[in-house]
Amino acid sequence: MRILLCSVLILFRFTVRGTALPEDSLEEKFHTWTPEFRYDYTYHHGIRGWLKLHHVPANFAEAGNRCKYEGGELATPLDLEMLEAMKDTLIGETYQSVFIGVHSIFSYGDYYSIKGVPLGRMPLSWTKWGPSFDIDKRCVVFFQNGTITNDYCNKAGHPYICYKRHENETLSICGTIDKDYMYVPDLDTCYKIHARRTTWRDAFMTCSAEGAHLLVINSEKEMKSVVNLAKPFPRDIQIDLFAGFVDLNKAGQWTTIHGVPLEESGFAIWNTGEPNNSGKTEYCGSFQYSTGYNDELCDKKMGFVCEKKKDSLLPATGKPSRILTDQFIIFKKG
Ligand SMILES: [Ca+2]
Ligand SMILES: [Ca+2]
Repeated sequence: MRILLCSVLILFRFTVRGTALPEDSLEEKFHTWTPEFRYDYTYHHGIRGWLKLHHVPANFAEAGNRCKYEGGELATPLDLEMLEAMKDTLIGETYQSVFIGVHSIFSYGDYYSIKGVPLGRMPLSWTKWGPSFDIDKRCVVFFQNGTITNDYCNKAGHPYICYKRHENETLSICGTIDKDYMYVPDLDTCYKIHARRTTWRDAFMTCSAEGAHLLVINSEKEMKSVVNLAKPFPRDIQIDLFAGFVDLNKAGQWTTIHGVPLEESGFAIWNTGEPNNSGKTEYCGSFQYSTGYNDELCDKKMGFVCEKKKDSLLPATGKPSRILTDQFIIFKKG
């Protein structure tokens, strides 16, 4: 038994993010172990999953999208465990309410969760004033005391909580559960080609939510790698992809999204005739025809590339594990 335990310990020691832990912290590590997802989500044993409170208000659709891009969904108190975990998450916060994944967008008054569970099946009650009689208020907000009311879906902004259920997912070499990130060993970097055609700003937001950033090409080698990765995708995606550079002040001064002038970024080849600021409306960057840059309309809907470092979603080195609790012990002393 002891031998088996020792082997498991040794194996674990060298597989936790590939780093060896000092002997004396090993035991503590086991008692505080939680499954890996991403540094900005907190694991709750009671709901077998992670929660993340978004402080910056968003409308209902934005909240749902951001949760989805982060790998989760808009948190919804479907049962008492989730209700309590969400109330705990809001302890000490000054704002009053958060959006939850419940709405009556399809037909006024018929409230369902985003996965189709009727409101009556949830451990929730309306505030003592009851729901507002305004047929445009079709999305549900949740108060710290566990009561709910309805508000505008698109006109109102509220903080919100994202939830990721713990299944059997594992972090890839790219440090994410998102299997679409592809590792390029030569660059020690991961990339994801998005074939969901969208605006430059939404592309930026998506990459950011995925723990990545919109592609910044820093070398010809990187450019060629991206061209290769895009080859299996539809032609329109292959030949025109939003990238991480902009003319922020609309003054013809192109910088990367990291504030570096394009000429100093390691790759600054424009396609013939570009940047042409066509129609005096092109302030966002794209990589076109697998050859070079184009200035593009920011609101055009196109594919895009996210670029991710392997450790971008892991907790910072040297910091303790996110959750310190002894409720979840996977290895008992033999
Ligand atoms: Ca890069
Ligand atoms: Ca152009």
